[in-house]
Amino acid sequence: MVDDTRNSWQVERLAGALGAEVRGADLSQTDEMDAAVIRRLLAEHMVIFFPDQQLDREAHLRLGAFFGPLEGHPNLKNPYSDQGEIFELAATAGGIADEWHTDLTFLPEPALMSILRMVKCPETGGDTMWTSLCAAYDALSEPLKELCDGLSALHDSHPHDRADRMAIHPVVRVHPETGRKALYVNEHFTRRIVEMGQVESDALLGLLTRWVQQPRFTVRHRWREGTVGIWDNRCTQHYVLDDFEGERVINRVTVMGDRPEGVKEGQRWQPWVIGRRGSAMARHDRQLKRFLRDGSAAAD
Ligand SMILES: O=C(O)CCC(=O)C(=O)O
Ligand SMILES: [Fe+2]
Repeated sequence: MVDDTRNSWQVERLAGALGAEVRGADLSQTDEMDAAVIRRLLAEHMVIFFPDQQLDREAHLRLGAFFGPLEGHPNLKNPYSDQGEIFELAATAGGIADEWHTDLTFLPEPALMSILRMVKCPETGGDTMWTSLCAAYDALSEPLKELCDGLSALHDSHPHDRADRMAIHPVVRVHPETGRKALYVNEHFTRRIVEMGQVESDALLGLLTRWVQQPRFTVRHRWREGTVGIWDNRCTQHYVLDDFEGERVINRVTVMGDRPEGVKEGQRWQPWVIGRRGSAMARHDRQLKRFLRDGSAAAD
């Protein structure tokens, strides 16, 4: 238990790799000094939880605005027409995020931070897990680190039926504040290693996306209504357990991000799109080829 000097907030680490619970804060009264403390806690813990908060939607938006411009969800419906930056997931409406992901990595500038307010949750089940992409990178062998440092990957929003929305990001992202390297690929949105053919790409992405899910890199949070969870999307992924009955509703406010930076001098290979035109294998390269040519294009 560490006492924060300014706010006398009590901060308790929750796992070896990431995660902390913060008590003694009233997020509805957040000011610039509190926001600075939250930024610092986030840089250290990657995901932080504030139990017993009384945030309404206005206060939720106000809190988010301390950290930068907000964005609604580009593909999914936002339920509050006058508060378009609030994104809601309700389990009974099909909103259970039970695949490991970082939010919105199919955008050229994926979300920096997400702020979740637990509106309604089951008595048991429906926990969320986060994983530290920095711990995952650090645990790789040296040869694999060096390989990954030089790669980039295509991400698309196929899970939202919008496979035409794509972006290419470095496989290893350097966190702009901490300087730590993060393994920035996820099974939900990442489709293809740009510098490899489809067969190699599938094998490596399969390995890396499973690698980041190892329990030793994760923290698991059991929710109560009113808890607010804030995470840094530049160095984490998350996953919701679909092990509950009944309703579970979250509201999320999302802070816009910037273009991910890779490892300097890391990237040294050209895209690998060699399928001979008309060959059966060439179809696997179509999406990447079109994106490289046009910047966006419908996937097959
Ligand atoms: O429901 C949750 O706990 C998290 C949902 C999610 O993936 C998100 O809000 O980004
Ligand atoms: Fe998410």
